[in-house]
Amino acid sequence: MRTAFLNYKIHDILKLFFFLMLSFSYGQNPLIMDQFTADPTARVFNGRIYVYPSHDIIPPKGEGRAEWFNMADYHVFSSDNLTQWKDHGVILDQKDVPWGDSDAYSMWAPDLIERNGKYYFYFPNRRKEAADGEGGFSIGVAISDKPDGPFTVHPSPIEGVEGIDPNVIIDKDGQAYLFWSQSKIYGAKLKDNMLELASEPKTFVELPQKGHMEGPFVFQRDGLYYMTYPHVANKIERLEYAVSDTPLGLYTHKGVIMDESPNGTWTNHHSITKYKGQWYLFYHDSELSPNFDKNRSIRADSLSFNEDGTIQKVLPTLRGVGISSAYKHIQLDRYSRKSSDSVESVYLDKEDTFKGWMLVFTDTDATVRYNAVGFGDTAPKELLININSALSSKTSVEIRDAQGNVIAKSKIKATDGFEVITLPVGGKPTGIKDLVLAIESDGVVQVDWIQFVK
Ligand code: FUB
Repeated sequence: MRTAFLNYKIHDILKLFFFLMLSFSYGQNPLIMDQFTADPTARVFNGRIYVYPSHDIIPPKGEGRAEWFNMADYHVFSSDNLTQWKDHGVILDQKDVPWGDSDAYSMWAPDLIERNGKYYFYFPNRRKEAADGEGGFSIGVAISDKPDGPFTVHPSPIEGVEGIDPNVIIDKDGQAYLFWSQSKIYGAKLKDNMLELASEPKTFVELPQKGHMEGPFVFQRDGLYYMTYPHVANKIERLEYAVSDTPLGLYTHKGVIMDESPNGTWTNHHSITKYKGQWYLFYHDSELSPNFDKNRSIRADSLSFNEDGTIQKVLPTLRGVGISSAYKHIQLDRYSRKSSDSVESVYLDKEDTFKGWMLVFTDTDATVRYNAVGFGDTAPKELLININSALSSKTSVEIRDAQGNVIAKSKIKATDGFEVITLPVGGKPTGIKDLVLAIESDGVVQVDWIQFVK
């Protein structure tokens, strides 16, 4: 067996072990890489962003519903930088809902809102007495003193509401509103106790009347109410929006926020929130489950408004949001841009998609660009690259910034499968840099991640 421990010393191995222990986070899309997640509602409390998603699972054999959504519980995730997500664990399980069918695996898209120091978690679930098949959903409330629980479930669901996908807002005057869906979108006032309707439910006749609609998410900006929702205008869902001067309409339809999933995922479900001065769209796709679109994964991309208040269409990216630390694994396969089709992002292991992706360079001179890497004040001394150059006898690796300043450049020998190679860093990158990886080779080269070392 060929050995190729290039530039590799014992202290490098120890250093690598140390960094692997710390390198648990991903700033890229999808946001969560150790479980399926869907229907993300993002909310900001005390400087942290919390995401309340559904939790798609493959149910135990003989349980749940085949070829359908299966969700037994909810987790909540939070972050203060959009790149490191803390999983706070299970905040509610189907077994904890007194009025729910505890074997229905139907804990669908939730929402959470704070009022007077209490956190109200709204969730759909199938009622105990619901007949087999679709429908039979009510909306329940669980209450906590903290955004991450523990939550206590209110003993009964909200009376007068039949449907899924709750969304709650509190208006400037303190009036709360509940929106939900059942093929169409509905809305009503909520009493101050946040547990009961204070008005008759209404539908929105001014919204598209043809094609399934669900997942309403209403937010306020500059005096306007934005009603945003997934809508099957063609064959699968896309995200659309309408605006109004009042929470319950009339709304004026404005356009599309995000087109249909490029890989054909039937649902999309989203939320829109401002965090540290920037608006973000949280949504989902099924890239960790390419053959079954009911096992989804949450994503985030930046969202911008035009001067007239209209929303610029969001293109889904691999790169996602946030500043990736130079000193943790930078998954270049979640690139911002690539130079040509001779470099692709492919699964590391098709049988276990949670392992993520790698870059495969099939031709010489291909580059990928990865934006927003944070170096801090001190420049790194070394670069680790997890690379497989076994099929190339001449390989050269260059990392430069977007202005063309070389940060690290080295020839490497053919490796023995994937190896972590240490390269000297010549440039002095500090602050935030957009990085470009250029590979020259005479054969196929695979790259999994890079990481700088101080
Ligand atoms: O996650 C189950 C359902 O799929 C949600 O409630 C819908 O919005 C759609 O995303």
